[in-house]
Amino acid sequence: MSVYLGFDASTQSLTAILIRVDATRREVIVERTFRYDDELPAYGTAYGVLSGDDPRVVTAPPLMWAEAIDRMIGSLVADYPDEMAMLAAVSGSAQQHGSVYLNAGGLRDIAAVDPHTSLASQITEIFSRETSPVWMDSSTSVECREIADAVGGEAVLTARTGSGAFERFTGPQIRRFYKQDRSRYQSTARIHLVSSFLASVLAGKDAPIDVSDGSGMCLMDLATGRWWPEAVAATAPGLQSKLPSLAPSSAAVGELSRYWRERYALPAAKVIAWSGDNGCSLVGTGLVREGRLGISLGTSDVVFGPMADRRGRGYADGHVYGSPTGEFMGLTVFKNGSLARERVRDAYGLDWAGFSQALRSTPAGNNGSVMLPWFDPEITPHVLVPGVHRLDLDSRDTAANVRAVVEAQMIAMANHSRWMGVDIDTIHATGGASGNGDVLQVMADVFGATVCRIASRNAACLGAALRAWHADALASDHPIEWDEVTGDLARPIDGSAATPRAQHVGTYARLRERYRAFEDRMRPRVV
Ligand code: XUL
Repeated sequence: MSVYLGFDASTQSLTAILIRVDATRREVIVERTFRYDDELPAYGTAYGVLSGDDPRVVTAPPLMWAEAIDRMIGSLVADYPDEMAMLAAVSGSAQQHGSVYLNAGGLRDIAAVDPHTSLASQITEIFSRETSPVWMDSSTSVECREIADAVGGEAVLTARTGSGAFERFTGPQIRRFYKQDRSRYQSTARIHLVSSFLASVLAGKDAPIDVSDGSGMCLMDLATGRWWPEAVAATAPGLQSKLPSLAPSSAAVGELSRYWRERYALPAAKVIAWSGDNGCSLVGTGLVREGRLGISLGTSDVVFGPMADRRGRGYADGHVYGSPTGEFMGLTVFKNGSLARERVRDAYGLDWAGFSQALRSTPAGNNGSVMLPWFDPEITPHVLVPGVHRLDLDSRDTAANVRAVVEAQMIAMANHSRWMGVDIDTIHATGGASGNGDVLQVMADVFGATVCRIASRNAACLGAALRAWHADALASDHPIEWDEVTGDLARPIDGSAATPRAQHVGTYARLRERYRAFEDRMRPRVV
């Protein structure tokens, strides 16, 4: 029997899933979540991030993520000492795009942490930048244009890296830091992603960036999985030497460092490269073959799916990333996900039961009412100035506004994911809001597809634990197929969560058109 640990360092919380695997049985031992705001209030985050006067600037303290890992491991060892003592490998998932800046002594200090004192107190000095820009940041429009122009335009960038220049991508973020604070940029020895930083903390050494998370940086050649020199040069001087190496997602980085082994009496478990949350969600929803879509209803809402081949897709609205399975994945991201649902819930003084009741009490199609729920600057479509717009929708009508936000989210996802060219009849739903059957019914009716729920609400975290298993087997010369790895734990729950109702599919076909026209009208042309 082997035990594997997966983490998910997401925007608002850290989750861990411990799984047990033997010849006949695969099971989740425990799934546990810490919300940063509640567990580590001293960092002063709200919903896991720090924001100032400029709504476009969003950061988070990287020290908080490291401290959360330390606490989580401590709590798992306290409650599951026997299982943790059998740990074979650990991997993780992290919010994509966020970057962590280490000074020259940083890597040395990570390697030298003393098991007798807490991790966080020993690594406060390793950062050349105390806060990390995260995926919610949209402050780099100028840098996006500069990078795209320098490499020969958006089309060239997209063909090479799988995406155009987007504000949250790591390259434009690095460029902005370089322009704003040259001396701190120069004193930076290493720029990690959140994923590779946390893998480095576990292994006590410099971890590589895996090719799946690396494809969200605007710096990697997607075809070769190597840094693309033109993009690196266009981003900032001297950047190449500050970037870690790139590696396949299944790479073993090393073993748990002395800190973890001695402080918590853990074995020398393998540390497998961490990856981005979207790649890990693909594995955790069992989407290892093209033909179905996954939808994650989390802080952001994301439509994603595996792609055997990335050619021939006109991906204006989304991105093609590397997949941890070694192929590709398409995805389209909507920033106003659970934060928008929560804003509507709170604005009308509801709890989640009241929110569901409001959905049930209103007709599919909402009598033609439409909301554009851009509470925050939106990624898809590209909207930098936030604003909520209503068409034939009375802002005082609680139930209609609840339905409007959910319908808007589902319609936007359906309209903007057409480019992925996947002919779908089944969607695998994950993320916190996938537990809400009324929300999933709207999804089924809008997409005209059956929606299945995945057992774990946190597919990214489960995907990380499954990746640890897959990579451990590979490293031990007993490779296992992805179908087998995902077959039991990442399977949709028996019995569909929602099937499309024929009479509503037509209603939504019309509403999707009305939504598209309203969106076109309200979307700023010039930013
Ligand atoms: C993907 C993206 C978000 C974050 C959320 O491109 O920006 O899905 O990964 O953590």
